[in-house]
Amino acid sequence: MPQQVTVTEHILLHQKMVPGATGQFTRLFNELVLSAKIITRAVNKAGLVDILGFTGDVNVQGEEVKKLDEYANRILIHRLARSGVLCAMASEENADIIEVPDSLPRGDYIIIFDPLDGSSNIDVNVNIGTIFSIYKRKSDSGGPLMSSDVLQKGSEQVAAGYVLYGSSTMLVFTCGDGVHGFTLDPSVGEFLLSHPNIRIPEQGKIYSVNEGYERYWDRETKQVLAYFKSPKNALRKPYSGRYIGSLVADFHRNLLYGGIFLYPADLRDPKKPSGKLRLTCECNPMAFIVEQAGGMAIDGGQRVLDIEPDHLHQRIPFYCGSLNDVKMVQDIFEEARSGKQR
Ligand code: AFP
Repeated sequence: MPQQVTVTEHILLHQKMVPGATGQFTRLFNELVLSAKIITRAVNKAGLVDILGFTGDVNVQGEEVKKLDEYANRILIHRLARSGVLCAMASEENADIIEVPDSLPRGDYIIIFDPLDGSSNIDVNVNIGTIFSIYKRKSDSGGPLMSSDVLQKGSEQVAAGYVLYGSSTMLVFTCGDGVHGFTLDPSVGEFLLSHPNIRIPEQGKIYSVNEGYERYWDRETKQVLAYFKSPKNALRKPYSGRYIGSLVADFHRNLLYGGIFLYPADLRDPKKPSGKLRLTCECNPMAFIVEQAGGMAIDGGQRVLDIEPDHLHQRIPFYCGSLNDVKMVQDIFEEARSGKQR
């Protein structure tokens, strides 16, 4: 470990540097950290206690709900509501905005989260994660909350991050001043700074995509993949293909090693013409992190952080990672739009 700085110390230092900071953000973050520890405890006991498998319910996405998904969602809603600084929450698992009960104090922050991303990997002991995105309301405090307070562009995020439940538990986040990674030391129960100021390599060597769906992709995405697999690309050799199927895990590996994650538009399911990933709880937080680390995220047409969300569970095509790799994707899409052929 380079330094033994805890995540709480780090956030308090950040608070000191923000003029007029009230400590509200620090309280919210403390509840997130506690939730991550509680979820880690459950993940580590999976297989020993009755937490694997399905609950029997179907969520707003039409997917069967796993017990651990439901547990993580419950922990986050319960803990975060008690931070006293939120006016609303939204979860990938809930159809609507979750209001903070009248009985609890409220503040101006809004948090959107995916409680347990990669749930199809839960029962087979493969990495899963929690993703979060934090905003401040735009309308006046105390007045009625507007849908525009929750549906802000990703560029308005105050902070974003993820918790990766892997060979160790890691918390990686940005408050807009770089990306920092903390590893949970179970012997002291603290997240310690292990990866200060993470920078994604400008040139990647890995592509991550569910290639089984290639036949359903648009022409541009097929061209992109042909580029990454060609010995005539920037690397002068084919990239390595790596796909875990948990966005957090695929993203984290690419962040550290360099690479690109793709979840393209998919013509297979007419209900999901824009692919599978959700703008507000998956793409925006990852886009904020990758940009802060020196990378890039686009939907094939525009910068992800510039997209005006039109509803909470909106899906977008997602291309995210090392600068040179995502720029290449952008060039291919732009050439296709202008009618040029490669
Ligand atoms: P689940 O939580 O339903 O497993 O979905 C995970 C996810 O949203 C994201 O983490 C993965 O990158 C992506 O879906 C995997 O989707 P495919 O199974 O279609 O490749």
